[in-house]
Amino acid sequence: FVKDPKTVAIVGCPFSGGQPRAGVDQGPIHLVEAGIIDQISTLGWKVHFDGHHQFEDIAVEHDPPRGIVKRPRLVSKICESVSQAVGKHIQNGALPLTLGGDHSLAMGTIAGTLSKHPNAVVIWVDAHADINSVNTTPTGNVHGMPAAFLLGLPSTETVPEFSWLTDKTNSSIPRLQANSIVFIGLRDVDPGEKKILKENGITAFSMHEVDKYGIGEVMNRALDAVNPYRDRPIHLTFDVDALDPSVAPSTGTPVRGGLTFREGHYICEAIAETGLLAAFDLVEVNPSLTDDFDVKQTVSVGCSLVRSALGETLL
Ligand code: B3U
Ligand code: MN
Ligand code: MN
Repeated sequence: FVKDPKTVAIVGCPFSGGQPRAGVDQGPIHLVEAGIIDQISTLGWKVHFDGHHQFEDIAVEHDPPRGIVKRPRLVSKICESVSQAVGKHIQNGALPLTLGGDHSLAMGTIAGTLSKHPNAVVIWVDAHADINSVNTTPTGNVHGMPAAFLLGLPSTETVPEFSWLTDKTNSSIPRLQANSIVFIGLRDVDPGEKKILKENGITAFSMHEVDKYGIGEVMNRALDAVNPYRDRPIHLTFDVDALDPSVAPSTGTPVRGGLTFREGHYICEAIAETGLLAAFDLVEVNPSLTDDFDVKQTVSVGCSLVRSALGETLL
């Protein structure tokens, strides 16, 4: 799906409006400063980066919650513009690499991918399922809800700010289908989210399955579930909190018992091996919550996941 010469287009998104902690907006800046661009070039890819994605802030006082949903105007506006940026890069034959920023951005990135590859599948790597609907979210933080909006679950249409995504009379962005998304790494899933996963028949591999079957088998099963003929473009959205906090400590909501360094990389390698990667998000790196040593470690593991997804470790 990526044209030769293979090009990565970096979409740096210094955005934190989908959750309450400051600092996650600095994630993309740290990843670029750590040399992610040179590292990707060294792998033989062309890299397109003309500065971080620009967006206008909307002051909190002009963005009151819609019901329980926080910062609806700001999050929606940024996701819509990110979706256009991602769509444009795909149109140009490049592989968009979005650096977050919080995971609400996935609404923009995945919508952008679906606008050009309506048959794309999503591999969502996360400690959390990020699939709370308006009716189930315990926090109102949109980074816990992007999958629900992409699927167009009931209640998401009650947030008019997101109509560009949820209004299905607008057919330029196909709705994500429940059989086209798979989760890996889950271990902190709200009761309402478990119900949504079950009722919609969504395939999910929690850390329990990773322990039980091993990551190799989990990846076989995950790809079989959403991509049995290995012919559909893959959008990989990787929340760094899927990794164990001992591997990636600098993130807003760390949860113990996560993926090891190798398991995280194996996921990226297995996707690289398919040759189907069409877009990649790396999100929730927050450099302001921990000391320098932890930040370095988290940023460096983030860069290395990206390199693996772009083929570094394939022989
Ligand atoms: N499930 C909770 C907590 C959460 C989701 N994603 C993160 N935290 N990072 C929620 O707010 O929806
Ligand atoms: Mn997430
Ligand atoms: Mn998470």
